[in-house]
Amino acid sequence: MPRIVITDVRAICTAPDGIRLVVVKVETSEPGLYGLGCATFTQRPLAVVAAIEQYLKPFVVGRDPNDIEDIWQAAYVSSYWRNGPVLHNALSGIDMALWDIKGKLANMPLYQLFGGKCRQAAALYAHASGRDFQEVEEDARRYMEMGYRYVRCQVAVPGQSTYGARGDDTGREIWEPSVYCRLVPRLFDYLRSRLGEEVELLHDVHERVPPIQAVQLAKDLEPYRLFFLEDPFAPEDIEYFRILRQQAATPIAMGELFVNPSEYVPLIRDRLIDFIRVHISAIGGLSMARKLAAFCEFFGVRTAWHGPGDVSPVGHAANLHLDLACYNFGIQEQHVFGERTREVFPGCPEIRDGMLWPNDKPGLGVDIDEKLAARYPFPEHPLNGGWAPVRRLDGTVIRP
Ligand code: GCO
Ligand code: MG
Repeated sequence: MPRIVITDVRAICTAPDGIRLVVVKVETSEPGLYGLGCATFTQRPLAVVAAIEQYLKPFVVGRDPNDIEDIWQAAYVSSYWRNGPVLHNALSGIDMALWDIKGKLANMPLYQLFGGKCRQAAALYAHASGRDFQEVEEDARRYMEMGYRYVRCQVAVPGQSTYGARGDDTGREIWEPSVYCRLVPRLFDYLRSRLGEEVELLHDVHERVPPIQAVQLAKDLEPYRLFFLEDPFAPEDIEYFRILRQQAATPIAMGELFVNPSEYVPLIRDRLIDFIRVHISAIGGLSMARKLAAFCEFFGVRTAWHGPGDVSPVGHAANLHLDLACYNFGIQEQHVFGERTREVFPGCPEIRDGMLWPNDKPGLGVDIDEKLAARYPFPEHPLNGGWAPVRRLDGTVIRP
């Protein structure tokens, strides 16, 4: 009989800021010793909850929480079919919680267990956007004045439903890629000439354009020296990276939709991307992300873990512990959580001077106030959080 055993596993659903978050709590036989993990797949959260409660809980209750690697490997293959976003998020909930427990047992913040800090805090990039170039510039300047050195810039395409920027409020879910592809280089020409050389500019294509247009876009953006251009292709089109690499030196970030190592390993091995941007819970949690970061180091690929509002504060803390401890850290995406979320998750990492700062509590350093969390159930929604389609003018569904 191990000294400590896992006694319970629960999936906690909460939406303090209206975004559906799933956090797993793993309890142990040691009084007061538990861990938290992020399992947030905001478009299919209830499927993740079922995977945790119906399949992973019976699999891990009674096990020694110290055996993280063995539990991960055993749970991974226990479904035989594997490497999808639902099962990986469920597994991540358990995996991060076990790392949290290990940190508490060692009485160390996780970045210490991961080898110690390479840096005091993680540089963040903020999201600037607007309806026109001038609004984007004003938004970017606002962040620069707050001390940010990295700003992602997105502009609305008039009359269309644009990723990352408010449109003209027509409510139409319409998207035509060509107008966007011609607009974005002009946006960066405008921004670079006004904002100067010091600031690092980023942009997210969100896999929304046909591959050859993304190749052209990366070439057109070359003169403006982006810090990175994100998700030019969908995961289904990753062979295009080989072509893009021959055409343009614009740094490429990729990967929030990746779930399977066979998607990301070749891109890194063949040096076809510059930043790995996976959603850590979608690849199975911290155990996998640590291996991935180490693998990237040998190929000059830097980390830029996905950090939107649909990663819980527990997940943001996991990102941060890696950001601090990995030599090949690149940049961290920021999300400013609302007051309610910060109350539900005491210990949520702090943002200051354009950087994300850890606390020195053991483990991940983030807790959950379950009573408060229960006050913010998932909002009513006809698709339970799923996305409605975006279409071209002729009605064809496009990638989001
Ligand atoms: C980003 C992402 C997000 C995703 C979102 C999907 O780079 O931050 O593209 O905004 O769209 O996480 O749920
Ligand atoms: Mg993105």
